[in-house]
Amino acid sequence: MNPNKVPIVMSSDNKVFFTIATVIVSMLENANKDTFYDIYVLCTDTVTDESKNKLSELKTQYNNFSLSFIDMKDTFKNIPKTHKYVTYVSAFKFLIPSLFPQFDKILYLDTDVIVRADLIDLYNTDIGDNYVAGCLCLVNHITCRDGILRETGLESMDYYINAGVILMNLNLIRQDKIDKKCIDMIGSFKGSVDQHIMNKVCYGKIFFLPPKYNISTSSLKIFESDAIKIFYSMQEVEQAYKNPVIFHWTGGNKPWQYYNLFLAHEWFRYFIKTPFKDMKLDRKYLKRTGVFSMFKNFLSRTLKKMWYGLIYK
Ligand SMILES: [Mn+2]
Repeated sequence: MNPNKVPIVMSSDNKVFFTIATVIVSMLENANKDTFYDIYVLCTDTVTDESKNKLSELKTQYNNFSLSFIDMKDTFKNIPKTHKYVTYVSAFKFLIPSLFPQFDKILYLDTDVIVRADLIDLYNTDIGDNYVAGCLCLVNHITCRDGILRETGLESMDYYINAGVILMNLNLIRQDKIDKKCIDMIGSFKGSVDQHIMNKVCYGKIFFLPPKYNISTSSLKIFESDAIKIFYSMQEVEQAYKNPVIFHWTGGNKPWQYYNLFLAHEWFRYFIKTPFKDMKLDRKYLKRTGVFSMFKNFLSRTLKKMWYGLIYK
């Protein structure tokens, strides 16, 4: 295999299909000259030929990538609904080990991200004999800890990672039938489609990636607080917070819906370079009102000021 080739898998239905284009454009715009992205999109049966053709128009703009679509038909369509907005599409990642026998390792990306630097170093990270590698899901470590432990029966939260950006050790997963174990557990946990399951089944065999590879909307507040010191060194924090390689809009509010989210302007700058640029987004201003929210904003502004004072001394 070309040593500079990075296999990437994403999954989508038709509704958010256009967001894949933004991920790809961001990835290609920031790629090293010799990196080649081998991109696979796992498509639900709702994805139209029109959408696929539109996405394929990227081929006329860039040449350092390949693009293939895999028709997932109605796979997992009828699994129990266990999350407010995360859909069955997220569970497609459990099928990657069997769908891609040709790869030892792949990088899985959610479509609500942008990639701001080359990914070859991330792909080449030696994750040893771990099944997956990812970044700590900070919000779950801090605010939902007890609930998750209760729901999943996990021994501890020590290995708990976000499932939106993961490096999968396909060889080892296939060998130990981890994919089958995950699939058998689909629907087991309220509040999560795939993430609790992945963390439960892979417990103890999870490698931590530096936080710069998955900074998320839900982790920003923690990055701005003192609590971050529990998880990362100041060097890692600085590197990640100032210049994240991958930014991830976790939570229900996405940059294609609201223009006043963190880095949403950057998302839009990539979006307008995609073949979907003429699509009407109808973005709104996300209003946070009420006394509680005013207090929260004040607190967050003060913390931010203190934080910047700390970093940029
Ligand atoms: Mn996501």
